[in-house]
Amino acid sequence: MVMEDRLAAVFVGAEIEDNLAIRTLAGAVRAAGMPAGFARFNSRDEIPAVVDRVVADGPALVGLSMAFQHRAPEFLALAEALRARGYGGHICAGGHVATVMAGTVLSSCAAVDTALGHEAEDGIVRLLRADGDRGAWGGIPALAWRDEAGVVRCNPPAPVPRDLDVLPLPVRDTPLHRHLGLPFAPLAGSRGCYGSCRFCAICTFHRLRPGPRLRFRTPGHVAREMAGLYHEHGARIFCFHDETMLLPRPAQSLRRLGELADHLRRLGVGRIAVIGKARPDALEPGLLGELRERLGLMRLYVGIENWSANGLLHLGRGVGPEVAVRALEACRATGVYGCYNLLLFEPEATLADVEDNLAGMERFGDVPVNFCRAEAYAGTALWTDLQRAGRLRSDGFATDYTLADPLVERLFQIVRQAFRDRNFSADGLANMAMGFGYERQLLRHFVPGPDPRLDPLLREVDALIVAIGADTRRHLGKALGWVREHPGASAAEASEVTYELASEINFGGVALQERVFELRAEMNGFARTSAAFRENAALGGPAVGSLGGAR
Ligand code: B12
Repeated sequence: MVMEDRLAAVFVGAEIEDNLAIRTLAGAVRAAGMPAGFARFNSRDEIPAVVDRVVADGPALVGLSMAFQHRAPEFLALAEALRARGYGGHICAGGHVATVMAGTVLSSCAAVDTALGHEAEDGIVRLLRADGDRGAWGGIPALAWRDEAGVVRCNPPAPVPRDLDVLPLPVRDTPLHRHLGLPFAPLAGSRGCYGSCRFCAICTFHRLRPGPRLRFRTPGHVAREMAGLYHEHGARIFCFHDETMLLPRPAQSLRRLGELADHLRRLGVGRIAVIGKARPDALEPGLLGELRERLGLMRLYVGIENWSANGLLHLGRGVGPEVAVRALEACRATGVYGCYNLLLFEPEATLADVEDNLAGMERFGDVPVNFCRAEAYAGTALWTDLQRAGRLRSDGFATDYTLADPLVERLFQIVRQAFRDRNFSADGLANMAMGFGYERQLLRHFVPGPDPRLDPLLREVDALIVAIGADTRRHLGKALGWVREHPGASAAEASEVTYELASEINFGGVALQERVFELRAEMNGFARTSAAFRENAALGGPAVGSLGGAR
């Protein structure tokens, strides 16, 4: 399969930011002495461009990185478009979705030759070296394919490597994205999670193969990657995509991340902004204060997920709402930007649970939040239970279910329609408010103040975040009130109310959105022109501001 004069592999995946999966796999293939590249595939519209690129490069293998279940059909459409243009190489699907739904991938798309599950740094090199010899496929762990009779065969997975330091680093041969002009680098310091939430696709991904559920790179290894990104690529913002950047006990987190901070200092890394993700039970103010001071931690995605005790129980979070409250209070007290999403609707939610969630949102009205339904991702405990109970509807990769309480289901249908633009579009007000709050925090991080230009601007930003939250809660509360007061309403009445609510939300949202744009432009202007910001971030060269890219 591999020829001297052409690429061995091109990996295709979402590149909303640097995609660590396709870049790590390209790194693994290169480390094995074969040329490899990667291509961005962010939406169905990009199929023609990806096909052109692949046909021009003529790689021996195209790797489809299927991380999002909702986008799986687009990846298969890409495989079919490649075949339609005469691409005759090997098409291999991988990633979380191809791991848990290998059978669906191979039985629904003849254009795909194989699905290689789980972490594939080793497997992809073995597949390339097999060079089309199907006889060798039986020896490649987690590889699935159709045999001559069209039956899908799948090898069991091998234990994962325990030492993550031996794995190749993601290739970084494109300029880093910038947020407020600051180069932004995503990275991963661990794989897996100590939690076992019932809805989580990642916990499922790591549960389905032998070996430990959570593994870490050593702090020194992570520091060397970060130092390279800092010195050679100018990175100033580091976003850890670890499922949990923090360990269950604060002392453990402090030991690990304190060591990372010490290494960074020794390697000449100056002031940086660090972003991570954590479960609420791992947070406490002393820890956050230290990490803010020593590591530059400025943003933490806190896994709140639900403000109601019932909701947390049903989602298998293993913590109660008081833990979530403490976590966000710890963020507030230490000035770390804590942000979160709510899986407001889960299969057993009641109207009282929704009310608890509204109260939680109000309690932290200064924190931007988005909400949606807990989706049933393939293989998760949520998915299995719904399936067993006969409540899961699935069609190919699409899965759907009905909430147990018909009134909550009605509320969900109203909210889904009425909040569609605000909550679910990438440039909707909810995502925008999160990005906006993040930019605010970036400025404060690099200009701790007081600053006569920045301080009043940030007060306006804070007030707008509170106003957006209040507006969202008012509309959600209105929908909840209507459903409660009209339990016997007809479908036609519900759709009339949905339409009215959507118009109010979208109409009222325009003014808020415009104000977000204005303030973002001002923040960007500040980042371009403030000597303090540029000096503190040690930004060399001409100012380059960007309004985009922040989420
Ligand atoms: C970074 C990230 C993002 C980034 C996207 C980055 C980008 N690519 O541009 C952002 C923040 C934008 C994002 C957005 C969303 N995300 Co996201 N995201 C992640 C996250 C945290 C890390 C992914 C990552 O980099 N992993 C590190 C790499 C090295 O590991 P890996 O992906 O597993 O890759 C390995 C294997 O899977 C395999 N592999 C991967 N690709 C391939 C390809 C081939 C050919 C082979 C053989 C093997 C293979 O080998 C790799 C190396 O070992 C994951 C959770 C996670 N831990 O993976 C969620 C995750 C992928 N996201 C998820 C979701 C739901 C979303 C959103 C829908 C959230 C939302 N409601 O808005 C959006 C959708 C975005 C969109 N427009 O489609 C879910 C997907 C669930 C599902 N099954 O559908 C995940 C799994 C989180 C979760 N716990 O549920 N996300």
